[in-house]
Amino acid sequence: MSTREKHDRMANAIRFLSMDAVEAAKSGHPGMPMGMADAATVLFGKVLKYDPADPHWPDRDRFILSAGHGSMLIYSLLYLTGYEGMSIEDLKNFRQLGSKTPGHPEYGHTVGVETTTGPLGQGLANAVGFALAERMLAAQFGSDLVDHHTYVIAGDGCLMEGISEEAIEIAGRQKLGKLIVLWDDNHITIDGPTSLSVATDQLARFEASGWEATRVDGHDPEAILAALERAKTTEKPSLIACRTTIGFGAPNKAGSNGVHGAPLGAEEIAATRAALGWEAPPFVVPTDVLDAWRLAGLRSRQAHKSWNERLKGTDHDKRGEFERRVRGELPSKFAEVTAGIVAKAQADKTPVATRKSSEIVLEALTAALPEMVGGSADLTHSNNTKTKATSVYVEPPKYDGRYINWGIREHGMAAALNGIALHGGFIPYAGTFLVFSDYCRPSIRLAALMGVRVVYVFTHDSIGVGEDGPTHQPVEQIAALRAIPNLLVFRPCDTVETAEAWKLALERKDGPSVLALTRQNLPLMRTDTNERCLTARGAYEIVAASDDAEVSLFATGSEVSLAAAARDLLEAEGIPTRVVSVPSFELFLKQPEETRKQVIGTAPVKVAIEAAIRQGWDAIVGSDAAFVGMHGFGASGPAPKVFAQFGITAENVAATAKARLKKG
Ligand SMILES: Cc1ncc(C[n+]2csc(CCOP(=O)(O)OP(=O)(O)O)c2C)c(N)n1
Repeated sequence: MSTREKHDRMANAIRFLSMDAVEAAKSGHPGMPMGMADAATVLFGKVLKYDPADPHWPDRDRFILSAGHGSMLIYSLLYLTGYEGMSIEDLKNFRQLGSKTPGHPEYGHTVGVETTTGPLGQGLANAVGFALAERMLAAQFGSDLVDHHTYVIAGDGCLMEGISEEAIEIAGRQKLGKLIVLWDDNHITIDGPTSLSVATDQLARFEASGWEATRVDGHDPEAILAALERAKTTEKPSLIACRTTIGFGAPNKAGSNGVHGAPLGAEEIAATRAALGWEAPPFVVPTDVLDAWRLAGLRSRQAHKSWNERLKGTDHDKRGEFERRVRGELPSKFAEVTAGIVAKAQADKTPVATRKSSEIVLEALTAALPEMVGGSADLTHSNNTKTKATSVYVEPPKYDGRYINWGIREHGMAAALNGIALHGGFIPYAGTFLVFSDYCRPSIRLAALMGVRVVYVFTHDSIGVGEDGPTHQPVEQIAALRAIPNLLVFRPCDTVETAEAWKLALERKDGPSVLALTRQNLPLMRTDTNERCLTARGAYEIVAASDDAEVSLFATGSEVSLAAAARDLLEAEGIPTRVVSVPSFELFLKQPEETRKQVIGTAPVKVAIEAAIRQGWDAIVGSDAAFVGMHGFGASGPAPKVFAQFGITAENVAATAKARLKKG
């Protein structure tokens, strides 16, 4: 068999597995895997460094299917190349409940899937994080242990999404030469030809951002291989536009939007079998083809062996540290470091903004944890995210810094953070204003869905922003973030709670965390010096009542000290009042019912106070409780005046409680 014939048969295996699986599921996207089968065959057959026997090999090349709707492409490849976690039965169960072959690739669910994709553009932006992490880890541990590429298959949709612009600009500035994007340049999206909605010269666009860009016939294996080989040698990231036909091989549907996201139908599949000369029935891969694919899966065995040898030969301490970093375990001195931070915070009673508290905490944490890599979307000195240990920028050619200047690209930043965390070896954190968490939201949602450890430092967390006004004053963002499953949202009230929040965010390996931090100074509230991490409970009594409480005040962040002042006013009038700090709704709602009841208490009047909307509070305090907070957008002016205008004052809290007591 000629080389070309062999290639065609290997590519056709992807095509038929994809179209037959979509047909069996009666839903899915056959067009993209059929169109990109040639490029994928060259990539997995000749270029990609991977070992199906060890899908987690740290120095494997990363492959990211940004066009996640074409999931059958990756599932076919995982089966064909011999990943243990992917059998022909799994392919037959495409899109079925509980199967390893869900509609879109899901990280943590299917072995060999590096990141969850489906929301277009996210995978491409994740890949920038992967490629950056590779450079940073190589800078820290050397190219003997870290030297791999990041390959992406992206579609027109990925390139149209705004996030792609942020991603390609970051990659261009960072000269991520080992990032290689294969663009499925098929001129088709769901609604029809791309000419309906784009007139962009994509090659020129990428080149303008510092990429190498080239175009090949996406059905010519030699041209694809040559382009990939060349891309591997460049100092710039590479775009390879693969001019393809969507649904390649289907005689009547190829090249049309009809093949993008619907089963081909029995007739067209039969016609495709005839056209491509494929006689095997559905889900049967002829032995010669399967053998060729399994051999391709063995290609990197030797490279893997040599890598293992190099790791074995690495200095004992360095090797231990590398393995710890890759496992994502915290250093053994972590508990000691965090205890020290809390003790220091309690000794220094100076009022500080929690963004400053976070900086103080970060100074110690980043000094102790070399895996922490910081950054900000151009608000470093507002977010207080840069420390002595992270003072050097991550930049080409050395990438030996620990702070990333993301530019004003919140969405691209948040997606790249996911990539850095997924790559392994790092715990990324980064900041912007809380109000702009909306710009990060799709990537935060994916971090939560994937369960990756990313920490967001969202400062300027309320109308306490003051003069910048309602465009910069978050009111609904905290509730919106609390709505995301598996995301921990912390709104600490002082340095101690901030330190505890950081500790909890870093200890958690299975999901992201938000720290919502103030711009304005706050007094130290946690003066009692016991060492328990009370933030871990989500809510706890921070100020007791002098007698059986008649009023319970519940507050977060900057409103905890305000609640304490209201308590003093009420106590002065003979009304026993307690204050409960609620740094994390999610952690509190996870507590046993008895604990929750105890914290909520039995006082007849409950008032929740938060300079944000009420949504979410009812689950804590009940819908019968009073609420002092925001009911609409904020206003521009000095913070104390803005708080007064919206009635978020100790006096109003006391008056609200008293009015409730009278009614009772
Ligand atoms: C953010 C986002 N918006 C919309 C969609 C729905 N969607 C899935 S595929 C697709 C068209 C993508 O076109 P293209 O990338 O050219 O893929 P192809 O038609 O080549 O398979 C759309 C709009 C999505 N998955 N993600």
